[in-house]
Amino acid sequence: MSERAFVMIKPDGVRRGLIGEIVSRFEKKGLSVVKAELIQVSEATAKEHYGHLEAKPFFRELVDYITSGPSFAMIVEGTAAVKNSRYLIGATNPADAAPGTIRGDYGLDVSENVIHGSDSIDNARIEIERFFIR
Ligand code: RTP
Repeated sequence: MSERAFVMIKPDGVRRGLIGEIVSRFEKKGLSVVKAELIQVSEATAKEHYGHLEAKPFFRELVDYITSGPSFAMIVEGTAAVKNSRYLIGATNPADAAPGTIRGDYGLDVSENVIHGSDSIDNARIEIERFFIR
């Protein structure tokens, strides 16, 4: 069934010039990028987005990272877009991500792991609203 996922190339991915390469992977898979924008994530939005990690020792570092420069936010649409995006992206820690996945091919460090993808249809809806509608 066709659905929408929220995907965001994080500041390290943008800085390293990976936007074109990453967008191309989604397109080759057969998913459509139906909206995209280079955005600056604010401190408030970062804290909301990563609210579930507030108690973690790396929370401050995570907020500093995601606000450290522009991110490339996308709405990706197609069959099982949430699940398929997560497969393309790979495991959270690039050290555990399979070769051929975005994090497996372009990441080294769990704290700077190149890209975010929503983990459920409900969260995709919330994140699209968080990053695009306000
Ligand atoms: P994301 O939301 O970015 O797609 O990541 P995820 O669901 O795969 O992972 P989550 O546990 O929600 O973590 C969110 C982001 O926090 C950073 N992180 N750093 N230093 C660390 O141990 C650590 N653990 C997680 C990563 O940027 C991760 O994507």
